[in-house]
Amino acid sequence: MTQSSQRVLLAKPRGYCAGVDRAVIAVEKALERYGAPVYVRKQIVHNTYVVRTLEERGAIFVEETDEVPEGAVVVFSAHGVSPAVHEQAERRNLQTIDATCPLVTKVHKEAQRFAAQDRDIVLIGHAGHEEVEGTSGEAPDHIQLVERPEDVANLEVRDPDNVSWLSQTTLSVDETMQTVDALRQKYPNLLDPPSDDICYATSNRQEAVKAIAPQCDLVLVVGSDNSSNSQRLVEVALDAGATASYLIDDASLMDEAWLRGVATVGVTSGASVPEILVDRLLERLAEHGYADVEEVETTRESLTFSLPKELRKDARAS
Ligand code: 2E4
Ligand code: SF4
Repeated sequence: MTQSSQRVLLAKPRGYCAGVDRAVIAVEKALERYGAPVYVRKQIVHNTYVVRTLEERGAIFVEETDEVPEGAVVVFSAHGVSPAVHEQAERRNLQTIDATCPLVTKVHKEAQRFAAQDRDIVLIGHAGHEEVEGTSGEAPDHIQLVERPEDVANLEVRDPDNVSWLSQTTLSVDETMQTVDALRQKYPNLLDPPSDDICYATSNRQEAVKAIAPQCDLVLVVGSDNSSNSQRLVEVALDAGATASYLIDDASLMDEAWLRGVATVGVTSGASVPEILVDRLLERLAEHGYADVEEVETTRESLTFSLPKELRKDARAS
């Protein structure tokens, strides 16, 4: 491999989405306004670096609200919470700041609406993921989870003509469509959600990695192991023709052996990943002869969300 043939294709869009940006700023603003410690239920977003950095500034991450002292400030993570969690927090007189991404809230509202129509709801998503727990909690008596197309065969519903589907926001677009096809074969009158549940950021990052993957011998996805949207980028890269692809939390986890015989390295990052982690990976790649970086942009993003209402309200009062 000659140095001149070694290059990096950098996917764009990558990294932070509007919902993550808002959630991280919400914790920072809460720390500024109320002082440390500020409690956060679950990881605010699924990224080790973000969580560690906020911990250093005084955030305390807990699994459940019963670990938060009575009356304290608690932020709910971007992945959303079920109504039961809101009730628990109220019982403990916690001051809550809800950093649920508005696009997750949109799916919660769809669940409420379908349940009010007494429909069976099939939620496509990953068991145990916080977003799935939050959405399911909106209508536990109406929602059943399926993870993949093969699960559809085992589904049983009350009325096959009265079934709707919803999904987690961070799934593979292509695999989800296969699951929906299987659902529609079984339930021809299946009702779609009013708009896509897989969010713009998830689909844009998948499109961007698809654009570079066929030219890449290796695609490195920066993201944490528990980040659903980051994991999906590895799968999409491989499906789209990358010879190999790995998810790494940071540059130090890149194994030099992966670069053997590699001309083109693709780089992208999940929606919960700060750009500094991509910069560090590019620096490490440059040290190994991959200094030529070409950014490939498939779409431009401009969406932003206003801060959670609890922080907006306080902003007016102060
Ligand atoms: C909320 C909803 O859901 P995932 O595991 O991909 O979360 P992550 O925190 O990595 O990404 C941000 C996010 C938050 C995505 N969807
Ligand atoms: Fe919201 Fe999509 Fe970002 Fe999740 S990935 S936080 S749903 S914008």
